[in-house]
Amino acid sequence: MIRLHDNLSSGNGYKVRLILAQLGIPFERVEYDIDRGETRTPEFLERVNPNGRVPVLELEDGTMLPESDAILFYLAGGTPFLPDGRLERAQVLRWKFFEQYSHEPNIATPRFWITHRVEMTEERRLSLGTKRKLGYAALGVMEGHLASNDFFVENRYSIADIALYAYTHVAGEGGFDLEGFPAVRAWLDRVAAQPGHVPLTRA
Ligand SMILES: N[C@@H](CCC(=O)N[C@@H](CS)C(=O)NCC(=O)O)C(=O)O
Repeated sequence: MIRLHDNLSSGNGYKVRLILAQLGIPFERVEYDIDRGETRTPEFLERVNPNGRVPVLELEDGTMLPESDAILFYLAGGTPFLPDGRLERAQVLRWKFFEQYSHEPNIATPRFWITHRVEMTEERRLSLGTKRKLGYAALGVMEGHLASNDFFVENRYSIADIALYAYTHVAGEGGFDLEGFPAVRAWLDRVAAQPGHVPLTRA
């Protein structure tokens, strides 16, 4: 059976838990306390992920696959969650790269600082303002796309939506107000209504 190295509060881990649930794939879960540095031990760095982070999908042959969006891409291959066309697949990757570069670092990090009660050093306080500005800019890009599209690629639910849903639906926990983003809010409802949808905290 495949095994997910995970942390239950993690939106990146949730992306993987969500697609596994929607594909009906059974899996074991190994929980790490990221507040106590359990993904930074020499054993974890050597055996699981030299980058010291979860999620990591451990395949049945022992191969370790880190990076949530790479895991989504792997699991979605040959399923309706990943389109077949060359351009459509590139569009999926486009939104996943957008999520990792413009969205997640600005929207997920403040949520992590708040919900994990991370000490707000001067450096963090200073970068919070920039993250707010860039996070709202990313939400603006999503709003523009969703104003005329039901989903991110080909107007149907795919791993592009899963990647972006994970931290958008809990953006409020990081102090982001989605009031001014009606198309994003309507899309959140559409994603939550997909068959087999599970909430973030389900193990
Ligand atoms: N780009 C990675 C980011 C993974 C990541 O930031 N994981 C966090 C939890 S959401 C983590 O493991 N933090 C523990 C640490 O950095 O020590 C992905 O998408 O999987």
